[in-house]
Amino acid sequence: MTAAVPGPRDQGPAGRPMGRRIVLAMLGLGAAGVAVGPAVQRGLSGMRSALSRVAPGTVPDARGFRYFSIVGSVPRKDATTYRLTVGGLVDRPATYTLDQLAALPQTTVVHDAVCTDGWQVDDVPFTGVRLGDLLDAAGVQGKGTAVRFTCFDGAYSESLTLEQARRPDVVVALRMFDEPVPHDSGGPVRLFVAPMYFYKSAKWLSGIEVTEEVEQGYWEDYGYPVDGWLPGEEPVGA
Ligand SMILES: Nc1nc2c(c(=O)[nH]1)N[C@H]1C(S)=C(S)[C@@H](COP(=O)(O)O)O[C@H]1N2
Ligand SMILES: [Mo]
Repeated sequence: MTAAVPGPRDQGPAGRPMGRRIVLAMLGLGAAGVAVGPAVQRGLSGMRSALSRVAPGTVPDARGFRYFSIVGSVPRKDATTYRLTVGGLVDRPATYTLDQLAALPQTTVVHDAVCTDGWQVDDVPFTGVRLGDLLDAAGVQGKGTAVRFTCFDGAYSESLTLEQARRPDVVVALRMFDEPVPHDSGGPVRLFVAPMYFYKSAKWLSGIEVTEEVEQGYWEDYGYPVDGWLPGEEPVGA
């Protein structure tokens, strides 16, 4: 995140004097920059210390993924015990079994998985149901502007704006490298938000809830941006 902090100015770029309104707006922006920068830095160090508490010496697996979980142990779910609920501000709340999800049209998204901690795995194929399809099936109500995700680890949460959630490269993934998503990778079902940092891709996904506004996720409470775009992925004009 760039924290270019505009200093107080009384002249426009072309040397034209700026109206007091504009100067005040710029000062406001500057103040926001000052407030946001350190919060993100606190978030990064807070994240590292939190991770070293729960995942000491996490080592990469054969493909280069590092196991992340904010809780010590996560229950295992399979085709008989797994459920995904879709609710909140929707006309048709639903609960899906693994088989029901597998029976819906499947999409494969191939993208690098990039953690903010400095590791990444290139070109990971995740296959599953487009989040947008599940939202369309549920019928988002007019008041809904965002989506909140909950996990059966009982602790993690994430969120996206509705516009982000409807992107074709956001999938509720059942498969990874053309095999069922393993438990340690967030199986049987995890989210894959391809254009954003991997912290947006909630593992052990159990709930999708349409909300009136964005509700901060777990790492966002530690200062991480809700809009976790990877460099170069941010849509123009967003
Ligand atoms: N439920 C849950 N999802 C999560 C996390 C977590 O701790 N719990 N960590 C996030 C972060 S920071 C990363 S980098 C990836 C790690 O995924 P992996 O364990 O499959 O490598 O999962 C993301 N999703
Ligand atoms: Mo991460």
